[in-house]
Amino acid sequence: MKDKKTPQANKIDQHLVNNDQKVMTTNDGVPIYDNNNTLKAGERGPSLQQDHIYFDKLMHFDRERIPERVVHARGSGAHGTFEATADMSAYTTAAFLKKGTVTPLFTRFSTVAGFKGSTDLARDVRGFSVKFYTEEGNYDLVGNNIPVFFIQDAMNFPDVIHAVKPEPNNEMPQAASAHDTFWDFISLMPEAAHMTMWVMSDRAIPRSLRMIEGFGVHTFKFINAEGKATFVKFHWKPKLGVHAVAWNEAQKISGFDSDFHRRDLWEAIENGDFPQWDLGVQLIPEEDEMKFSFDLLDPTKIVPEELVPVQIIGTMTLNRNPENFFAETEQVAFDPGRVVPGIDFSDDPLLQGRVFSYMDTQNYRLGGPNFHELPINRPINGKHNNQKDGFARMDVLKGEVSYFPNSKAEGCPYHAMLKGETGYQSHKQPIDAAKVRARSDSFADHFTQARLFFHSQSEEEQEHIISALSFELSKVNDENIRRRELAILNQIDSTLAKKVGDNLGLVPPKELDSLTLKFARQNHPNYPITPKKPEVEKSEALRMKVEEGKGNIKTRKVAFLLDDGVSRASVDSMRMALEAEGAQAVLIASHVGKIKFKEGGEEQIQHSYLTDASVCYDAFYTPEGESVSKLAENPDYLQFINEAYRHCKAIAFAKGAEELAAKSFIKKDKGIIFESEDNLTSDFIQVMKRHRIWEREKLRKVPA
Ligand code: HDE
Repeated sequence: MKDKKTPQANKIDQHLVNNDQKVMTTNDGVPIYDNNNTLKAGERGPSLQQDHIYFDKLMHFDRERIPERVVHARGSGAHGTFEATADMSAYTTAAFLKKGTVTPLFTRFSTVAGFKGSTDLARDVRGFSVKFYTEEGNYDLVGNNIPVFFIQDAMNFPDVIHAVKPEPNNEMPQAASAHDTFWDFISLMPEAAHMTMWVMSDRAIPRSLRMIEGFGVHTFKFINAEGKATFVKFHWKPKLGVHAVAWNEAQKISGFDSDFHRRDLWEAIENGDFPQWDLGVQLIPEEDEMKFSFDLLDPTKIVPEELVPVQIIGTMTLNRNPENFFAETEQVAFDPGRVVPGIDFSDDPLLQGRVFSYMDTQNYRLGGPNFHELPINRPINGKHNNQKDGFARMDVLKGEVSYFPNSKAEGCPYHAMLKGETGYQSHKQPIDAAKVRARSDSFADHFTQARLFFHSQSEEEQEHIISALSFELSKVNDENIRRRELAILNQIDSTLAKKVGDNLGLVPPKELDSLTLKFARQNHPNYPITPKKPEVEKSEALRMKVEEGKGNIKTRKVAFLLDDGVSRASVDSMRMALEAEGAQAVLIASHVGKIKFKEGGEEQIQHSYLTDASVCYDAFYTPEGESVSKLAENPDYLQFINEAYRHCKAIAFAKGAEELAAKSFIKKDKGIIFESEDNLTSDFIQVMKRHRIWEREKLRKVPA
């Protein structure tokens, strides 16, 4: 499976350059004799202008950078396949959704606000873009890991992005929303309330990109063979579950390994642990468009799964890392406007605006209109039209004809209708309306679903939202902004607002701020408008918490904390038990290289207390042996287990190592496994399955 070559992979392979056993040449293929010295007048003399070899090299180097994406600049991608598993023919003609069809794809995950080199662990939305190379051309599903958005109309997009990006005068802070301009904007836009709840939740600090959900966000349309439309919402559900890290942990990971998510994805694929997601759809008949308490076209709303269940229609597997980051992950051009027959847009005004922006931005970022010809963007079924020329044109169009209609090339390339074939046809949606710049009052309920989200969270998840809001608003300097946002939170839930207010030393105002109202009334003159009664007031599907006895520990990284003299038996018994469940054991000692076992023999290890930190691991085990007395004196070891305890992780101690816990802040709870009291391996695995012992946070906070 790992090396399985899809038709897309073969397209890229045609362009692979292999330098094995090759002489170095200039860009014109002239062999280079000396790649160390510029051409000079004498050994100590000035360089000469005729050094075409040096110019060839530097001219290229000087142009190596292209503009980074204006949003979603930081990202990681992988190749894979999608296998359709359900019969969708009643709803859509899309060929790649025909049951049993396997389609190659490329997926890119990203953060939104940070620059290309920023940390993976920013509190932020994650982009989730998939390019399906279907037999009917490329289809891009360009979504996020949060199912709603900050704004309702594309016109406000540059504003929300300017507000969240580093401030223009001092270009601070990097990859962070905790600053005045972001909250200034958000507190004036009550439509952002629902998204604010999500982005302050644990969803915004994932444990792994392999453990995030994906959402198409907007309502789209499926179109069947009769031309009938069905509204559709897309969901990606990760097979590994949805998991987060703690905020204090996220901040520290950013220092220890700012490539944490990129590395995790890369290593999982290299190890053959291919991440998988099921693709689900919520289908809503066209006739039911106006049936709900919210507007289907409003991108700040979800369709609760209790109201319209998600049906699984296929599975994505990511099974191949890119050969070259720039050529593939950087040059891939996503665009929600790239749809295939059987899929169409709804009138969501955010989606409608996106259909313009992506093509426009690719034209700029990738230097002109021929970006479709880059290997990563090429459709597998080829492209045939009369478009020609432009910067960096790669296709060589044959013949004298580049127009339609023509007789000289027998009318080719012909359009499908000419031969009675199928091609892309837009849904024949009747439209009879006045041209207006306006917003429907059906978009004016800003708080009901924000409340639904907050009330659907577990107690620990709610506490995390409160802490996140308190953190962010504490970093805001302008007290008017803090107060304005508290007024919005008070509309969502008074306990939420009160708890955040306590952390800011402010009493949440009862009414929305007059400035917030003023802006809301520009869109809705009668704002606030009494909302309709919601169909669903709590949704289990919105929670991340893993229930007791559920979950798995596949690919989880367990740190074995040891030193020379450790017992091999104690290491191996745990290692075998974990590997049987698909987890990884990583040995960490006071030095890298060979460590010596108590029983004799050695093992080569890669990690030490100098290079690694507890925040990069899921769980911890201290085996027994002569190493225990060394660890007792090692402050780095104590830091490891204290921090692991603070971040609510499972920590196990073999019988002879239990005394080490007494040297730390650790207090026995169900996440602390002592071999003398518990069943060492099975209890440890059981606790890890729950991901974290979040309740520990409430009971006992420790310095670490
Ligand atoms: Fe994007 N967005 N966006 N966006 N977006 C871009 O396109 C834009 C929105 C999303 O991995 C840009 O190629 C507008 C929603 C992802 O390469 C740009 C609006 C959602 C990615 C752009 C939105 C997204 C982008 C920048 C409001 C979730 C990364 C670089 C109308 C459904 C794609 C680029 C990748 C990237 C515009 C809102 C997701 C400027 C105008 C809503 C995952 O074209």
